[in-house]
Amino acid sequence: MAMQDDIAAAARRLAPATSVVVLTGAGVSRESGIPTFRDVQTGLWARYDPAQLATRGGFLRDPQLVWAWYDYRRRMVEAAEPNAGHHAIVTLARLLPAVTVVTQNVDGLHQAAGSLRVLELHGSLRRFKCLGGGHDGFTAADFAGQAETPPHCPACGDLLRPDVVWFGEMLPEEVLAEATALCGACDLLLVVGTSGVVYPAAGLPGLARRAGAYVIDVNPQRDEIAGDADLFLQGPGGEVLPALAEAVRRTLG
Ligand code: BJW
Repeated sequence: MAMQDDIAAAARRLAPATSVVVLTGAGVSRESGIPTFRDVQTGLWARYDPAQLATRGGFLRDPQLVWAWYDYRRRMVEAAEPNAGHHAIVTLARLLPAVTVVTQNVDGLHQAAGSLRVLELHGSLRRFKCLGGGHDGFTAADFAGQAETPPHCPACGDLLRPDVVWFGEMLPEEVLAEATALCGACDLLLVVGTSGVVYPAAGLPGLARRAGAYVIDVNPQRDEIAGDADLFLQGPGGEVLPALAEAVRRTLG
């Protein structure tokens, strides 16, 4: 795990920060038992084809297959618990004046841990919208009585789909605008558990750094983001983040 000196250096940067953004990716949920996408042996894309499962075209070709895959993943995240990394981010938000979580994750585990300010860049596995996009905000309870898969939109009868952002789709405009503004104005960006290859989220660390923020990257592997970071804390989020939150608490006295 990251050296104690690096944790202390990160805490000295975090303690006086008045605006902090925590940008998370799939790695932060790894210790909750949720697979990442690109880890070589265990990532979802090692076993499944993203073009078939995470695109609108894939859904149109085989709606039942895509629905079943997302249904399986939704059940997995609903059964999962936030881990020590999610909880440490909540602790940081209690210690510091303004902490916003900007997540690429669709699992809802930051909110389950108690994070209050969470921007979901890629939507949520727990929400649904109609294929036409005119009706959204549905939960599984809204189609519990329907036997067909995919079920139909209670408002317009169109097919329902998960309210996640597939490749080639725009991110939710207001969420992306708010995340971009926050990253462009924060004192410190703490990046946790992302490979930094999917845009536009992958551009946020570079944007923050160019705007003068101090960028810290937490990851067991030295991924793309590490090059944009001022400090790299090597290790799993579930170990590094609690150590970091404790060091911030000590620094603040
Ligand atoms: C740990 C750990 C532990 C392990 N602790 N860490 C500009 C340049 C190039 C391409 C593009 C561009 N702009 C747009 C594109 C195209 C595309 C894109 O970026 N493609 C790249 C792959 C090349 N982007 C899009 O299509 C986006 N839309 C868009 O930009 O619209 C405008 C537009 C459209 C068309 C053309 C041009 C512009 C939409 C992107 C949607 C991404 N969707 C997914 C699926 C969501 C639904 C679902 O869950 O099924 O989002 S893909 C998947 O990747 C998911 C993730 O949120 C996302 C990022 O992955 P993440 O979180 O980084 O996970 P991994 O697995 O990659 O990394 C895990 C990390 O954790 C690793 O580093 C591990 O080491 C680490 N780790 N254990 C901490 N314990």
